[in-house]
Amino acid sequence: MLARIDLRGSALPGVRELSGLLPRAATDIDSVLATVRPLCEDVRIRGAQAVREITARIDGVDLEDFAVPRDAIDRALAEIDPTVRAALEEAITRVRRVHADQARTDVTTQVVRGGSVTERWVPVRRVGLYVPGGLAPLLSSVVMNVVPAQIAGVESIAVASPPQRDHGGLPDPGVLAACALLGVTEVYAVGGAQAIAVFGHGAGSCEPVDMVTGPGNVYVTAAKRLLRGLIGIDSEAGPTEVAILADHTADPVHVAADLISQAEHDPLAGAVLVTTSEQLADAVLALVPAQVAATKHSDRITTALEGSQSGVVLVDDLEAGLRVVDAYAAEHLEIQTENPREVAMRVRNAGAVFVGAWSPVSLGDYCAGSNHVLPTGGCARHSSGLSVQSFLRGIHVVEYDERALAEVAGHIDALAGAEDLPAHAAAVRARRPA
Ligand code: HSO
Ligand code: ZN
Repeated sequence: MLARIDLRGSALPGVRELSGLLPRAATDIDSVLATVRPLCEDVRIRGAQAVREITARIDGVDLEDFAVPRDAIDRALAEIDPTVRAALEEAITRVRRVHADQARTDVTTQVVRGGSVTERWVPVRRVGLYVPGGLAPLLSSVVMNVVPAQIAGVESIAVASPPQRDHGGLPDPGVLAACALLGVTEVYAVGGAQAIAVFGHGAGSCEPVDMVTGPGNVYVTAAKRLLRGLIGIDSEAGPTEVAILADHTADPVHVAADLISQAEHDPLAGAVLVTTSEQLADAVLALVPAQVAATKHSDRITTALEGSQSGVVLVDDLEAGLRVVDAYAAEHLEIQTENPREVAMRVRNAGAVFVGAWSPVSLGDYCAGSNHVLPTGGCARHSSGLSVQSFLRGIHVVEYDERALAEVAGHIDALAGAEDLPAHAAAVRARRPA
């Protein structure tokens, strides 16, 4: 079912051509902009009434108020399965441990005597986090978004997640319980593009936010694209993907299971094996159908694995394998080779790297301590996953005294002259007696 792409036997092409040969989903955000734009405008202009009508139409629930009452959040925590609660608590502890090390301190650089630049790290004031409810209620995503925001010092965090008809119009109870555990009490039962519009423009009791983070479908992503600028966004996340770089030492059962695990997210999810071993490729291809058939969401997994975004790529050696995975720039990259740590350290482009047989991507999705909000669609070539830094702005605070300014005035004069901006030079000269 997985396509087979054989790159063996001749020199690999350059990066651009190589990435064109690799399987990857093409997501078309532009095509839904025409639907999403009027919806966002409607929320901007008519506020809560528009949200009520859109939610009734799309989610099939009529909510007088989309703010989730505090007691519903507390009840969700009281009623959550204790094993899920314990798992969430462990995930929170580990994610906090890793992200605490990302906290930034202000740094002052004494540029010259009397002249300094301080970089102040200031948190975004208010953040809206979107948690999808569609194919899977991602309670773990609440942890991955809220923890770094809290460590950064964000003072106001709101969560939005689609209302569920079978939960009386409330968001998924697991999502509510995760919010409660993290101390987030401002939650809205609103989904899709309309949730992003509520965050961007404000509606009902929800004040506008400064930044929106969190995963979502194409409609959510289109709304993020439309509102970007008015608000900050984490990224335009596409369907999830995993690449596995493996040699003959990898266990085909593990490799097949890990490809299947990410394919479980979405019919558009990408699963790519890059291997030097034809034997491993054959074994994985032989195992996948039975392993897929045995799992609950075999329909969407089959679609994902049969899609043009998934496949098995054969390469001559690990050098070639590294070039291929760098060109692909996977959201998640597993290294299942001899000396996997050494290989992992040579990877240049990946959202997160999972080293060796005991670090499957599902570990990172939940409990490694790493963040699972990662760049997709090749964006790992230029971007990182969500972190404390995502919620901070570095503000340069410049302070020179009279003498330090006088010492550099001639250079400012020369540069302003070269740019034909004489008023720039004059602003410095105005401070100095002729
Ligand atoms: N693999 C997803 C995150 C996730 N998996 C949430 C399970 N729940 C994107 O990194
Ligand atoms: Zn996952």
